Amino acid sequence: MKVYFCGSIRGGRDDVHVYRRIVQKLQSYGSVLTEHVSCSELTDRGEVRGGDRAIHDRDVDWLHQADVIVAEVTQPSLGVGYELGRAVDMKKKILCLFRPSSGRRLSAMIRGAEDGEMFTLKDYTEEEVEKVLEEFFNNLNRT
Ligand code: 6K6
Repeated sequence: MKVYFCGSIRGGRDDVHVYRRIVQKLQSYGSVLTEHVSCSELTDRGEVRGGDRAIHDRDVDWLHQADVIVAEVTQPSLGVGYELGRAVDMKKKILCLFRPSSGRRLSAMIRGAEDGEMFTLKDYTEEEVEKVLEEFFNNLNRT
């Protein structure tokens, strides 16, 4: 199984320790195409050869390849929102994870996209992240 993980980069790196925990768990289910998103060395100032177009084109290509998309959406990120919109259009199976303890209110365009089938939104606490992922992937294997 190929998993595409989305997390904020230029939107801010405050939650990178949570991304790391999510990616570690996801790796027990398959290959994570976007492991770099969880690397603490990746800052919001880095540059990549080929520039932003290369990043965009490679990421959209990976989205097409992915079987499932998991997004941590607590830290608002335009890139993550864009990836989710593209993934919905591609009819991918999506899990969004949001931590209400952040004090933030999630965008209605993400919470309102939940449909009980292809798009799942889960409010969670950091301590229960592995359990939430286990539940999602166990259900996935049954469908
Ligand atoms: C590092 C620092 C700046 O740029 C980089 C390298 N950039 C990226 N490399 C890979 N994926 C990226 C990069 N920038 C954004 N993305 C994708 O968008 C990731 O898959 C993230 O899920 C999402 C983050 O978007 P922003 O708007 O928070 O950057």
